[in-house]
Amino acid sequence: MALKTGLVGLPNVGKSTFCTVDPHVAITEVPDKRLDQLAEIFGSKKVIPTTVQFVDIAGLVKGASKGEGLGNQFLGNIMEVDLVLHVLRCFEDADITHVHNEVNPLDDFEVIVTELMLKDLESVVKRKERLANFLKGAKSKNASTQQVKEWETEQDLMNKIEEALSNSNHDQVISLFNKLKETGINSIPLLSGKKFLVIANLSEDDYAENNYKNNQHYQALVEKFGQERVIPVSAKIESELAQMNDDEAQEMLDSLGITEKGLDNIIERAYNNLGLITFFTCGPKEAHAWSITHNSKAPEAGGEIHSDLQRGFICAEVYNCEDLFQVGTEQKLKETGKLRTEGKEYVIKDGDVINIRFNV
Ligand SMILES: Nc1nc2c(ncn2[C@@H]2O[C@H](COP(=O)(O)OP(=O)(O)OP(=O)(O)O)[C@@H](O)[C@H]2O)c(=O)[nH]1
Ligand SMILES: [Mg+2]
Repeated sequence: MALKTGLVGLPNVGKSTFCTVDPHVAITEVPDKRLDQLAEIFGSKKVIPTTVQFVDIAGLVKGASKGEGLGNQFLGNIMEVDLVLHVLRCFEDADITHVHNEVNPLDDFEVIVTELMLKDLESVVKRKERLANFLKGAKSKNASTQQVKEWETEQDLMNKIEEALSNSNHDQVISLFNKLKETGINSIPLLSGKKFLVIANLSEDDYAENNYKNNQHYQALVEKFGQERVIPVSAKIESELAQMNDDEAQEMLDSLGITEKGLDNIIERAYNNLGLITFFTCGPKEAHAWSITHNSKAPEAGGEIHSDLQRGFICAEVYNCEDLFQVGTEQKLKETGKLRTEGKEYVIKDGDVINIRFNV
């Protein structure tokens, strides 16, 4: 899956500044040194990394769930993403208007999440009505016991989600929504049920030399969401870095005392948060990286490449790229048994290089 993220936040917090490549969607290649190393070993003509899409969603305002500021349309855009990136303004700048006249990222977050939850509440109420109707007509329509059971399970979870939404209990909404997804029941999507990370947009000065650690807004965010969830960036610096080649970018990072690009940091955490891992397919034509969720089996990996590979899956020849880097050739891997054949129950590991045999 090519990961799709959405930048969400109040107006003027720095979403578009961060997402410079195109006014609406920026597609970023996921940096992976292993892929370059593999391409070198195989002499691959083409190198195809995985990508992350950043969708720049227009600023939301209070009342968005009631259609304020084209809110309905913008909220719809959030539906389509795998991961929400809440962009929160942590920089002071008298020239850039803050819609609430004060920099307060925690309050800003509440405003946005409240709109998401209000919208979800509407959807949940509608869904509950439909479920009640389904259940009422179940007998006359001869619905299967299995089907009735699913509707009841969903109804039960919808009741709980409705309560969590009414209590503005965001964490509970997320956990209940995950439960619903785990049942495999095909229900409605929820905006506030999506996984999210928090992007703290800091001033250039605060970002350089890791000064952000002393920024009170950043500290407040870490206290609320935990270090893992909060990613410090300077949208301004990122937008400049995006226009540079690798050498220029490195020079700028060095001069500012920055050890890691905010963008790389976001990608890495997004992968971790969604439980994504990378596997590779390699040959003289191309070295190709693919992402897949943790715990996926070999046929699903095949499905990422082409549906035929999943449908007609026979077996997979597999080894880990780290083993190849140690010995240098596939021949040596065969001799030591590190290159082996696996069946349809094999769970793909991060860094696996696979070759799928199939028949359709
Ligand atoms: N001083 C300062 N200004 C910034 C920073 N990040 C963004 N800005 C400025 O803030 C203004 C708004 O930034 P945008 O990126 O357009 O904001 P947005 O979140 O896309 O806003 P909407 O599209 O209206 O929702 C621009 O003038 C940016 O140059 C920053 O880190 N420091
Ligand atoms: Mg914008």
